[in-house]
Amino acid sequence: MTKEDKSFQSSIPLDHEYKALPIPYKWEMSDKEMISKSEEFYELMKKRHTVREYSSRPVPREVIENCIRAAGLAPSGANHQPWHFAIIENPDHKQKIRDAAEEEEKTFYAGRASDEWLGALEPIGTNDQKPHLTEAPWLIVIFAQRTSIDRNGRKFKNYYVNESVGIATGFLITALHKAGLSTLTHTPNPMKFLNELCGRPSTEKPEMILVVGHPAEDATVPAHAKWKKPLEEIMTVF
Ligand code: IYR
Repeated sequence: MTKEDKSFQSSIPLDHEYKALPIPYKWEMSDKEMISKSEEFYELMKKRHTVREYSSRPVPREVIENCIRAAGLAPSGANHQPWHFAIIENPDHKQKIRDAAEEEEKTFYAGRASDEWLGALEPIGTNDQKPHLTEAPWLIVIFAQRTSIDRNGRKFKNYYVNESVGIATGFLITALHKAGLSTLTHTPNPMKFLNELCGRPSTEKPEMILVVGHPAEDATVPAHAKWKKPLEEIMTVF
């Protein structure tokens, strides 16, 4: 195994023995409290908007680390935790990512995307310019690990990788929102260039760039983004 491979090794336990522990923490909440907590959380999440214009106000790395720790608590297939988060604050590094992303986006908006797709994006108002990639204080590039290597250098498969990474990303966006930060989920298409720019192995698939920071003074949100389907449409009761 090369030295490079070693830095990609998973710390997953090597024994496969089943052991049970008492539940380490249990909520003790009345129905009334649960209703009130769920209302509170809904109100918190209602305040989340995807933001495309960022202020240059810096964000302490500790906040980003805490939120990624929280994301790392997400459930995952066989508890393999098949994710990696590359965090980028360095302006030159952000510029490289922006240049590469805008390069891909130019061809996307100039014809690679279907008319139907471009039509769907019209009310969001996106285009091939991605100034937020250099303006926001942090970029988090999220990678999905299709396979991993254990401490013996053996390759193993991960399961439900998309689902697991999706849940962890949801945790991360929620944690950042709760910490007072705004985000943008950006998916340049294609985004293989991120492996090279973040020094990640080819077994990892870049899923998205999460742009993180405070909104610019004059930031706006597309009116379309504030339309959410009503509960009756997204839920069926049996
Ligand atoms: N990746 C492009 C296009 C894009 C696609 C979807 I679906 C969006 O919801 C938003 C944008 C871009 O980032 O502009």
